[in-house]
Parts: sequence; C-alpha cells; structure tokens
Amino acid sequence: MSTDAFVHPDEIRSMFSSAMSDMYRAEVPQYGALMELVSEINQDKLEADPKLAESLEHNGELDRIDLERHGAIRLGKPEELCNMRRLFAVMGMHPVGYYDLSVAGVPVHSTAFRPIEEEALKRNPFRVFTSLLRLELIEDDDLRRQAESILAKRDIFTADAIKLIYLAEKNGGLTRHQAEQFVAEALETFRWHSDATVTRETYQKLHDAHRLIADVVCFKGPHINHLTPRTLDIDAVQQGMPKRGITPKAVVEGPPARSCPILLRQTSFKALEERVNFVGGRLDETVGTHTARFGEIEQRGIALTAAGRKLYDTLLASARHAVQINAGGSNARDYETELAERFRAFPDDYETLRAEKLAFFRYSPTKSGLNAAKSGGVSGSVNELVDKGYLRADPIIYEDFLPVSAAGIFQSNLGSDEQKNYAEQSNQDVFEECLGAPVGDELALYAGLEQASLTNALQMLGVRRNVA
Ligand code: OOG
Ligand code: NI
Repeated sequence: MSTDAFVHPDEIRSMFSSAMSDMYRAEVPQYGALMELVSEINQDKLEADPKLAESLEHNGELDRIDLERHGAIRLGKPEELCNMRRLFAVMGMHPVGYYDLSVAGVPVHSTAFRPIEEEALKRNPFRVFTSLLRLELIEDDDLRRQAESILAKRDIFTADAIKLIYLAEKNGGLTRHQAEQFVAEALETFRWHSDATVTRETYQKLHDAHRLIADVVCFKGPHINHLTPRTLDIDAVQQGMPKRGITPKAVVEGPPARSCPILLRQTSFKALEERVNFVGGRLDETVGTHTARFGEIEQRGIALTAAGRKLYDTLLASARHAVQINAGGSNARDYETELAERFRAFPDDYETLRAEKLAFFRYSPTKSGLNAAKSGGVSGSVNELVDKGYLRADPIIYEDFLPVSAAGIFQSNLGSDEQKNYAEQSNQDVFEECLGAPVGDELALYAGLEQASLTNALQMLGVRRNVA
C-alpha cells in the first residue's frame, strides 16, 4: 500500500475512539476503575456461559468486548452541530435518529453519530450521542441573550481540524499522516478545560436556569461527558460499583433483565465534582466546582420493529407511572419489581418475537437448506423455511438510543431532583436545519438490513418468490 493511500474511515474511527479512551481514563480515574470492573465481569460471564462466548467468537466480537461503545457531548450553537456532522463524517459516522429530551425536562434535542453499514459497525461500533442546547427554552430574555453572546464568541474546533475536514471532503479521504493529525486535532475539541470562560456570577445564573445550560455555555468546548463500554452483565456491574467506591445511579434504565434482551439497558456512575477556575479577580471569587463528567455502561439486545417499540414504550410508561423513582432512589427495588411485572406481557423468546413481527432478524441459509437447494430445490414461505430448518434467523442488535433512558442518564448526572417542565415540544425540522442534513431513520435501517439478508438468503436457497 502506498503511504499516500487514504486511511479507511472505520480505521480513523478506531484511532479516534482509542485516543478518546486514553484521554478520558487519564482525566477521570474513576472511569478507569469502572473499565476494570466491566472487564472482570465480562470475563466471569464468558467463563460461566460458554455458549455466549462461542457466539461472540463466531461474530468476531470477542476481541473488542471491553472497548467503548459510545460517548456523549453537548453543543451550544447550530454551526457547532453542523461542523460536528462534517467532523464525524470523516470517521464514517452519520446522524441517525432524533431525540427530543425537552419532554423529560432537559433543554436539548439530540442525535447519534454512528456507523451505518453492518461491516462498519462490526469493525468499530463507536458512536457519539450529540445534543444541541435549546436556548429558546431559557425563559429569562436577558439571560438567554447573555448565553447567546457567550456562545457566539467561542470556536470549538482548532483551525487545523477544520482544514483537515475540508481536505477530507475535497479529496475523498485522508492519508495516514493527515489521519493521525486529524485525530489529534479533533481530540482537542473533546478535552476537558478547567478554566471556565465566564465569571462565577454568570455561571451561577446559568446554573440556576438549568445545570445543563451552565455546562454547555460556560466552557471552551463540548468536553466528552462520558464514555460507555459494553458489559455482558449489567446487573452485576451495577451491584459491583459500590464495592469499588463508585456510586451508581439508582436504577438501570431501559427494559428489565430478560432471556432475550431487547433494545438497550444502561446505567452510569454519578458525575464527579471537579474544580474549575472562573474569570475574575480575587481567588475566592474565581475558584469553584462543576459536575459534568461520569462513566456509563451498556448492554444491548435485539432491535424492535415499530410494533415492538410501541409495546415497549407502553409497558415502560405504565411501570414508571406506577412507581416514580424518588430523588434518593430508595424505592429503586419497587420500580424494578414493577418493571419486571409489566414486561411479562412482552414475549421473551426469539421465535415469538419473530412470528409476531416485534423485532428484526438477520436471515441466513442453513447447511441443510443449502443441501436441499442442491438436490432438488426449496420452496415455501419464510416461516415454513424457518420451520423446516432451512433458514436461520439471528437477532439484529439495536444500535441506537432511547429517549426516556437518555433523560434518566442526564438527570442522574445533573442532580436527580432537577425537574423542569418545558412547554416547547420536539422540533426535528429546526434540528435538521442546524445540522445541515436530515437525520437517518433508524427503523428503516433495521428493516433494510433484515430485508437484504432475507433476499440474499432466499437467493442462495434458490427460492425465487420472496413471500414474507
Ligand atoms: C447524554 C445522556 C444520554 C445515553 O447513553 O443515553 C446518553 C448526556 O448526558 O449528554 O448518553
Ligand atoms: Ni450514554
């Protein structure tokens, strides 16, 4: 390979996520402790469950089991979001999904920049949950204008990062040297800065309007606020955290533990109090603290169809309605019991999930199917072919996020009692205008994957008509 050949975007993403991981571990020591715990529990689980180990090995996932799956940032103005889209595109990450968190009392709307192709997800699934602050939700006119003018002055990208983005767009890629430079420059945007850009008084005023507003507006850039490795047993990590001196949030977000995991379960440790220096004169006026950065873990399951998702949303809402988690989280057990109870209504075996079209599957021909095809041909509906053992259906893993869970993660790290009611509702059009592009439709992506796998499998079996 010539040294001038372009580095594959997937490789740039791997370089970037590994650089982010090193930086975050150095900046947030507790995160390193969480990574260790996750790694130990993953090993235990693999030893205890050889079938799981075998299936991970089969999918080529075993080597990367402990690597980060996602991170999150919060942006302050439209041009930041637009340039962030361009930056992530260099690494093969594209906006998928629209999440309105104002309904949950958090004044942001969000998307996830992520790889889209199956192969790209396999090589490195790293994604970044990216939120844009909705300044229009600040009620006080003066404060809103002040926040706007503070943000107007900042530039979160280095000049070289912008130059390299432009080069990648113009030439269709980056050379090895440029890619290395790009990762180093991009990293600068995500770094923590303990020097705030405002006085303590301004910080306090913005903080009083909403802690999140202070976090976005008062600093030089959108510091990465957490990274999230994958765990094979989220309940074990949740229980293991306190023994390592890590304080977890009260409950695991998302569906309850199940035999066939669906969507996404997440939990985090509480944000750290960090020392910051404000602009101003006397020491007692310039030193303060800020909480923003934490660690999270995730466990993913099968992606749901629109019908499956509707059922999930309904059951979750009913459990949350029945037991509202209090600020101290002392009723976490009641909530978990209630959740498990309600989710009994959600089928918990893959065959029913498939037959009732509640979840997405990847189809492939089996050996016996291929043999049958060779000796005489195969026919029948998809269900018949599955029943005959000619077609195999494996779960397609959910690669996106859940707004209710995301709000829970936000809230637990903003102080659990922070609750605001915003009248303003979701506004995907405005978000996409700021982004400079439409966001991808997650359901269409999963449906496309399922359909492509089915078409391919039926073709390999020599079944001409695609009967669903
Ligand atoms: C993002 C919180 C949401 C997730 O995994 O759902 C999130 C944030 O705190 O900025 O990361
Ligand atoms: Ni997260």
